[in-house]
Amino acid sequence: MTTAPPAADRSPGPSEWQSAFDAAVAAEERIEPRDWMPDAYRATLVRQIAQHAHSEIIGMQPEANWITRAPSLRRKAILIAKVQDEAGHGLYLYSAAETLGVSRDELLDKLHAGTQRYSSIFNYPTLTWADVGAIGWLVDGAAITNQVPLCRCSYGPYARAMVRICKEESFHQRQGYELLLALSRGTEAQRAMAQDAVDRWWWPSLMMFGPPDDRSAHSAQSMAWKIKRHSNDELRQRFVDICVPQAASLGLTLPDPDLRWNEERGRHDFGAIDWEEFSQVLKGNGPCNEQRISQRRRAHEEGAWVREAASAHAAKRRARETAPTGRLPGSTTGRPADRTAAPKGAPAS
Ligand code: FAQ
Repeated sequence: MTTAPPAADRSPGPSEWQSAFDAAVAAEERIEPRDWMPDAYRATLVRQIAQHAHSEIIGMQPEANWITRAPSLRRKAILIAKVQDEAGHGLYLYSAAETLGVSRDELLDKLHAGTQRYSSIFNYPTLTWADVGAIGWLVDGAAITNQVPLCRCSYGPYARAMVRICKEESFHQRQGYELLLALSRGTEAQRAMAQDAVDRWWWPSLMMFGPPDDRSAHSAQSMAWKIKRHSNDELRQRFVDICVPQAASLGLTLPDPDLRWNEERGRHDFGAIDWEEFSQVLKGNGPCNEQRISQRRRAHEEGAWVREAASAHAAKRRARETAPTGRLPGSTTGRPADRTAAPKGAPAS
């Protein structure tokens, strides 16, 4: 949408811009990068999209840890493709953040300095091969539950990035489920390995949705702006309700003695989440926080030469494109004649 000034013959005042923005959000129109938006809306989007992008690239680490030890060529190919997809998701999201006026370098510096967050879930270790399945089923499953509503986010570039990301995440979720199914139908040791992974990943997956609604600092405003469409607790409940029958089909148990169907609510009741653990992970005291961030900083430093080479290549291309070509007056392409000439026998356009 374009938040056009309400009156054409004079400059609109701040309240008129605000009213046009509010009306656009209320009418379910998309806010686009060149539209006027409140500073706080922009800041909230940068915070959330950056955190999301950082989660995608830090989230490559726990699973990449198993690429060299995947048990078959098929599993290795699937895992490499998945980890590569996560890098792609990071790129779409950094690009969406850039439309708000922040550069990717700036955001990465903040991640490395510890002033922007990434999801709590990626601070847990991947101890066995079954963890790759549990991440796919539970972590990607939680991510989809959270992210499908973000396809309707009021900010256009974020919403559009989420459409593609969600399609890819649904494959990720299925590969995890299929991996766990193979293990749960395998030997007794394989079944036990699958159960152990689910036992360790279940509660951290529930924490991915963020603090309970009464402690969620940003939810109310983000929902009013239609950045978020549902509260943290609503999405967490939806995820639990989806997982219970899936766990039964897998033949695995969810590690919660209080988990049961509540006829009256038409939802599952579940046990208390350890919010102290969540708070410790956010403070940097999770099992892998230090490892994740130091590995990210190292990868960034070791990749400096790639960024330099790519920038030098881009500069060369720009120079080539803007250099005088000796084109004839009236020529529209500016390219050397032999490269634009149609091949012999080609139909005239
Ligand atoms: N971890 O007021 P709220 C993935 C922070 S992608 C860390 O409720 P909000 C794909 C929050 O930032 C996973 N911090 O916040 C994949 C805030 O702190 P701040 C990432 C958390 O923003 C799969 C404070 O707590 N997905 O998994 C977390 O309204 C496999 C108060 O919280 C997204 O980022 C947390 N779990 O709601 C990749 C989705 N929860 O910033 C690889 C987009 C909360 O004031 C392998 N994000 N905090 O310092 C969102 O939907 C929201 O940002 C929430 C949090 C729901 C995460």
